Amino acid sequence: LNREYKEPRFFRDCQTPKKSYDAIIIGGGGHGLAAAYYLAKDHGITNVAVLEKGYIGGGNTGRNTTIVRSNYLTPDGVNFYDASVKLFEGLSEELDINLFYSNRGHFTLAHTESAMRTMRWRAEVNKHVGVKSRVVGTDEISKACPQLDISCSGKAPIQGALYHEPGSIARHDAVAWGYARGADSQGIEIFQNTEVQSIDVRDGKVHGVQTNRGYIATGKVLSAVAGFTPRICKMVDLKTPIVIHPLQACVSEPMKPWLDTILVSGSLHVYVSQSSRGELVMGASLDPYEVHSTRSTFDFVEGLTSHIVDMFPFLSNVKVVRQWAGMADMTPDFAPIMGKTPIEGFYLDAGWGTWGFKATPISGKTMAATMANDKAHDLIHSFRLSRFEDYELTGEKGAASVGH
Ligand code: FAD
Ligand code: PYC
Repeated sequence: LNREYKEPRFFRDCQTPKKSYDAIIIGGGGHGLAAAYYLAKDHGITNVAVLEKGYIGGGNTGRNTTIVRSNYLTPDGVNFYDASVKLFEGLSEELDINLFYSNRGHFTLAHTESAMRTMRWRAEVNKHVGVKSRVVGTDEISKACPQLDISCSGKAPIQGALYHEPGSIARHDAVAWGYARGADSQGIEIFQNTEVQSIDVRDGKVHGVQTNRGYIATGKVLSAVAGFTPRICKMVDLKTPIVIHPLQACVSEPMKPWLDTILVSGSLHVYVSQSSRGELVMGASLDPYEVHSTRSTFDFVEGLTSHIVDMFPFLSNVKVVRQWAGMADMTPDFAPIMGKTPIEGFYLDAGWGTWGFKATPISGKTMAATMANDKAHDLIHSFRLSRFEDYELTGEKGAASVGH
């Protein structure tokens, strides 16, 4: 080890926060770091600190199953996620880091006639907005994945699927590191092990934050804390309809590459892809109970693997080597909550539930614009908090990856 070496490998090790910043971002996940990066890059705002209570990417960013897609159900949702897919496609080059972004194609399998109807609906909305999705029959599914038992061991025969060509996977932690390095190199300061404990709101306006390392003055605070959102909102006395449910996932031992596509089965409540290092990355539906915990369960892995074996009987002797959980911040309409809030200077990027990794680039870009201009970016109008009061929900439940 060369102890004389002073340059940071990825980003500076900032030691002591300054007394004040133009903006504070709470949460060093992909979303907070992307917002920091675009504040600097798009708006020249660099007197910004990102405060992360643990380590960057240690929240849901480092726990997700990395599926990127834009085959949503509402035109506003499709447009928003499509803008994110487009940013993802050039991101390794822009951030100068290998994100292992791998375009695989994404099949949402339909096992019933009612599921086929939803696939047709999504395909039509997607095509209307210019996104490549279409309904396919079992012949095309078998061609793309000959190992799949189309009858699912006779338990839930597949009738067809929604095929979404742009569907991809990426290396999740590299997304956080890439944005962190990009923000840091433009002057933004990132503090790990730094927890926001309260927010100083007076006369309906943000004045600063209290952290475990002292008070920091600021007029703008972005909360990008996913599963911790209810705790941060309590600090500013803001009500949201968000509830926290665990979402679990696991990986198998590595295998030679055999699964080229991403497969999702809403009826069997499972999804699977093969990562660049050969592991099968698998997940299921949300846990049905509300709890603030990242504990994983045997019940989950037992249920999930039995359905994976229904789809791929030859996997019965393959071992699961790791399992974990994240805290999903769920909204009633399965769409995020983004933008300004009734508290002046307090911005919210939340409600990312089971679907927020794919949105990392575009949420960062649109939240940065919203903070810089103190005006919600056009792309996020449908995701405003006030939609729950106005009864103008953005229903995306039918496009969630697995059954809920
Ligand atoms: P996080 O990455 O959770 O970052 C929030 C950060 O805030 C954390 O690091 C936390 O420590 C920090 N923090 C919290 N409170 C404080 C505080 N008081 N002070 C300072 N810091 C604080 N999405 C997809 O698009 N595709 C998928 O395939 C997919 N799969 C998923 C699978 C699983 C198992 C899970 C759990 C989620 C999945 N998601 C998926 C959803 C996705 O992971 C999240 O929506 C997304 O990562 C949220 O990113 P974030 O940056 O907002 O939050
Ligand atoms: O949003 O595609 C998705 C997804 C897959 C697994 C969890 N979320």
